[in-house]
Amino acid sequence: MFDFRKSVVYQVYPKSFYDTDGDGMGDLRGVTAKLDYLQKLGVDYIWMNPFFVSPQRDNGYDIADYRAIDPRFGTMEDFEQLCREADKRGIRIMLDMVFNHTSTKHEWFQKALAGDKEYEDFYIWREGGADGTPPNNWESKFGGNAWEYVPEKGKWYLHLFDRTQADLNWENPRVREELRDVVRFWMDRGAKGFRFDVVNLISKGSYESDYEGDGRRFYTDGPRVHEYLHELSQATFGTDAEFVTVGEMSSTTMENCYRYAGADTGELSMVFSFHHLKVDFVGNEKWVLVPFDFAKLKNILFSWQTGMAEHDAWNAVFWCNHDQPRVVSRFGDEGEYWAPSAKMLGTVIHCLRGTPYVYQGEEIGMTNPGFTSLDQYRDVESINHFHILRDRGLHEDSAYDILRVHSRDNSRTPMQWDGTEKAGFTQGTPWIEITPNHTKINAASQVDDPDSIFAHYQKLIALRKQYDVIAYGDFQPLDAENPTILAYMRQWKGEQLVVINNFYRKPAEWACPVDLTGFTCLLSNYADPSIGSKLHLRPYESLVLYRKAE
Ligand code: TEU
Repeated sequence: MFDFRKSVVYQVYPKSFYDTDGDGMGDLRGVTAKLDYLQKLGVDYIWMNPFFVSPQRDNGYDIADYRAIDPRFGTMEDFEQLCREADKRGIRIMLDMVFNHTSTKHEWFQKALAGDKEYEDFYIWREGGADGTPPNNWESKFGGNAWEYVPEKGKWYLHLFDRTQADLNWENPRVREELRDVVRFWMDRGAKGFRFDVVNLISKGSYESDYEGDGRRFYTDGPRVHEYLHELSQATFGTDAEFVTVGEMSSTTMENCYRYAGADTGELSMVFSFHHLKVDFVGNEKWVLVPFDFAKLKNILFSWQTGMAEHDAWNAVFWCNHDQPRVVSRFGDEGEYWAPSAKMLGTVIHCLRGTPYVYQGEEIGMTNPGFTSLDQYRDVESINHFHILRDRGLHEDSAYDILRVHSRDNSRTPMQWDGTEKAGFTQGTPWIEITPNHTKINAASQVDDPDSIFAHYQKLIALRKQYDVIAYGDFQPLDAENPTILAYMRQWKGEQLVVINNFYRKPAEWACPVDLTGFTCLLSNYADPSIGSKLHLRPYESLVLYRKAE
């Protein structure tokens, strides 16, 4: 029976997944062509990043037509074929709905620009100061002020992201009705789930200036956001228990997530939150270089695990997506302990309470590409911030050092299918460079190797289906203060799962606070795991231990 708590989602970034027509960009047929690979991995859902008509200023998050597929990705027939072929393999397709904003090339915005009052009210317009200053001091997430002036109108429109991504006015009931229609349109064509982009930013509240910060406190988890989500859900997917939905929640609070993803609140199935991935930032500032704060990482992961469980709300659990650097480069080891650290990181996520997400290439341990010049970057946020860092007086080399660690392009390089020149991704010129280590790190060398990272992910996915404790168990941190080990216990109807991870290269001795008598090892990243009252954990060693009461 369908149960999203037993499911695993695989994220496909279509542009970088597999190119079947030689234009250097992945396409829908490319996803269909690789379904056997995904079936072999064992995933239940594929979340696909947007492939709708778009000028691609922000790689498809700037949508110009919600109902049409961008020809560079394929046709509606290709999409329907993908859904059918996926269905044959027990896989469902989730689509990415970008409802906070549209591209300024969208027909609605174009009509607004042309003076159509009805469509003007689809967006957020304000007058600025007499001296030419914008309506308030809110900052765009991609750098600079969040308002753009349109001289013909004498007004400014709001864009929390790029200036070509105009924020929609959800206060307008017509906007909400249009967006509900878009959801129905894709439900009718075979989509079985949705990911909603930055959906906790849709209710803006007031438009005051914020002299303390960038303005996010006014529009994040805004006053009508729960009402809007409830309305959308009840009018569309909420009536179909087979549907799975996930909201991307930017800078959210746990209290709001109890409602967004509560078992009976009628909003969404689950939420992405990002606090655990800001542990290598300084406050909210991402464009800095600091080592990750392990104590903070654990504290955040653990408090979300216990808090959401206590309130019967559901997490999406993940390290990677198309906006994040590669996790093995970030929290693991790209060198000698590449494979054990990649497996350990996978284990941490997949044994948590929540639905795990695997981002393409994570299952084979793909790394950051190590770009060294600006012309290798494609991402608008990275390019903007490079210039912002330079304008602040930072040396070019230091700006590159920061981009190499934090750029969103780290995860957007082509999927490494094999060790040939173009990594088996394309016959043409890839739209973004392929990481040179594809000769060593690639799917072809791992799919049939029982010791590979791929095989480890396969086992993790299978364990969730086999053991109810992984899907349904409670969550208890173990030795939470330990400076190098991340360990926890899950319990469910007489089943116990103890998950122990040495997060570092340095070996560690550890006395588990749980008596491990009678436990067996379900999974490890070393060939000869041993269980005892005192554990000798090797570099990045990871153990999944299990016991069922008689
Ligand atoms: O991202 C929202 C978002 O705020 C971030 O994850 C963003 O990439 C980060 O703050 C930058 O530091 C979503 C999409 O995942 C992202 O790709 C889009 O660019 C963005 O929304 C706009 O639609």
